[in-house]
Amino acid sequence: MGEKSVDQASLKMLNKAAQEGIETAWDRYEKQQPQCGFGLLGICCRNCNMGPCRIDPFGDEPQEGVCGATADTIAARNLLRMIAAGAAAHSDHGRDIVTTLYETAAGETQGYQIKDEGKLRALAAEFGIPEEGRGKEEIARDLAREAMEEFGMVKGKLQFLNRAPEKRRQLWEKVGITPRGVDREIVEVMHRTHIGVDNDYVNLTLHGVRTALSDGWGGSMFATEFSDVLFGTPQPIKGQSNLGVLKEDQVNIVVHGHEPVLSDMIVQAAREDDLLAAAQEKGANGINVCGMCCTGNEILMRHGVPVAGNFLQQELAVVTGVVDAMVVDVQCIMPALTQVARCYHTKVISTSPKARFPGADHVPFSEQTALDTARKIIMMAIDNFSHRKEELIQIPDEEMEYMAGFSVEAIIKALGGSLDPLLDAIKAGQIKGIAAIVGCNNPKISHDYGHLTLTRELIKNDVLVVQTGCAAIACAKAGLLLPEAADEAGPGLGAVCKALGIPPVLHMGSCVDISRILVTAAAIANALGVDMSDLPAAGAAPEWMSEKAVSIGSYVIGSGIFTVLGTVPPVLGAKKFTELLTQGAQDVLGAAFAVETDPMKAAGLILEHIAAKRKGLGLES
Ligand code: NFS
Repeated sequence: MGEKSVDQASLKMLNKAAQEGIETAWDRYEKQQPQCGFGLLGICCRNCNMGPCRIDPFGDEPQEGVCGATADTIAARNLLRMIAAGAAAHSDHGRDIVTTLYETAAGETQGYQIKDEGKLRALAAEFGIPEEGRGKEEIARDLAREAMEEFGMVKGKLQFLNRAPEKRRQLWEKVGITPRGVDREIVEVMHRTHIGVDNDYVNLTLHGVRTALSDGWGGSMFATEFSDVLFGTPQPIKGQSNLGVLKEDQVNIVVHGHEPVLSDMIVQAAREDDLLAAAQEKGANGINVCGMCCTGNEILMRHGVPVAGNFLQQELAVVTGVVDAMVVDVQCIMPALTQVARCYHTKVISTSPKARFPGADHVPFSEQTALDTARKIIMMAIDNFSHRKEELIQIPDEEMEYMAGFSVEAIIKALGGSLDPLLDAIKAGQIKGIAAIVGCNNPKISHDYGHLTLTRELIKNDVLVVQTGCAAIACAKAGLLLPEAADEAGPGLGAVCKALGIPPVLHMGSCVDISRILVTAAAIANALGVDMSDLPAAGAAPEWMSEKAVSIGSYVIGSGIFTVLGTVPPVLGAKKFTELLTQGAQDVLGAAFAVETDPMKAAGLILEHIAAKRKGLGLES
């Protein structure tokens, strides 16, 4: 596998962890070897108690489960359940944001405001809610109510789908995969994958795509848009990244997880004078709030807050010995964190009723008392500052500046008010195309290697890269999110970036913010009068691991965009189903998956795809 990470700060902390006898995800991954072959191939089924059943991958018996389900049925059902879980995670996050807006409009929350009234009014207009002569609270209440309905859905079709090009919407109708309501599609996955319901892998797959579309154009898009209304629409902003952002002389609070409702309040409260004074009283020179994973992305996009690292660095942050509190909400938080924290002085503080961690301190968070809870959590961190174990402190000095905050609005502003300069550059071949590189880390691939290798290769070939999630944090740490990284880009892309003062890799936010990428792609397709599947564009998830990533990949395909996966999905034991995902989908959706574990080869696939699409549009390659 090579080195465990290509990130020097992480390697140093892995070394320290090994010396101190601390197990990390990499060690636990080793202990899992060899991983279960049936699981890897997707051909074991636990959906009823006649099983568990498994299919022989070499063509011997058994070839069917007790109920008669084939490998294709089993693998498809399993993948659908992954999509449902991923879509549920994004969409439940979206629902929480919508609810927070509703309660804020009703004056029932503490610390929140409607920060972007312009966006609120634009969304109201989009949803047909009267806004003239009405106050922002009144509009927000109606809008949030309307949004809540889109989850259970009484209307029959998601509103945001109208942002997609007409051709794409027609295709969804024709194929019968127009999502009807966020919760409905997820529930239907669970129904269809129950024993003895949908046993046709093609029919299952179509519903899987519909469910994923209800995430991308539904739950995730609500999370993004309503977060912008509440916390502000991101604009280009600079900050620092990697474990070097932790400060020995300050109270370090790492906020880890996903929803900005908590982290934004902690950022706000940490600036209050009395809390700063309390920290000073304990001998600290300040309060250093840092992000991790996607909650980190939410607050760096809006406040330029430092980001300590991505998914595989969560344990390593604790290993520095200076994290006084690791505050978590939901998603991508390893249960092992409390184990690691026990060896240092770090307090792991859980906050969500949905996510409890044995060994953590639980401080229940509610929107009604958000600011007070944030203050309480900060005080716990301050009190813990004096409990550090001096002999265990070591902070790697790696720290890198980033520029983030590229919302759709910010991109248009950077382009001078319209997408035209970008379209012109694409038409002229200065920019060959656009690639979205997103997703997690996974110990199956050297940490950050997939993200960095693919990104570097694409920008070198004049492909503009847009990013979210842990991929974006990887590039932040490598300096690829700075305008100076234009020097690493090909001559065409490099020149465009230099003229505009933007990096060749645009950080568009957290994973729910992939909805921003959909909106951008749809706007470009609309401007060119084509479908999204005609664009010289591609998606990639070089180091994905989460079920959310499966939902994302599926809605990107469903939106007509070719996607390369860098870790192998659990489907290969099902031949026909695999063929459907990697070939057949092309005929139905205009896009399919490719699986390529070597990021250099993945870059080759993307460049080839972009060249073909350029040709299709009559553009020079
Ligand atoms: Ni995305 Fe965020 Fe990271 Fe993967 Fe997890 S943090 S929402 S799922 S690991 S990119």
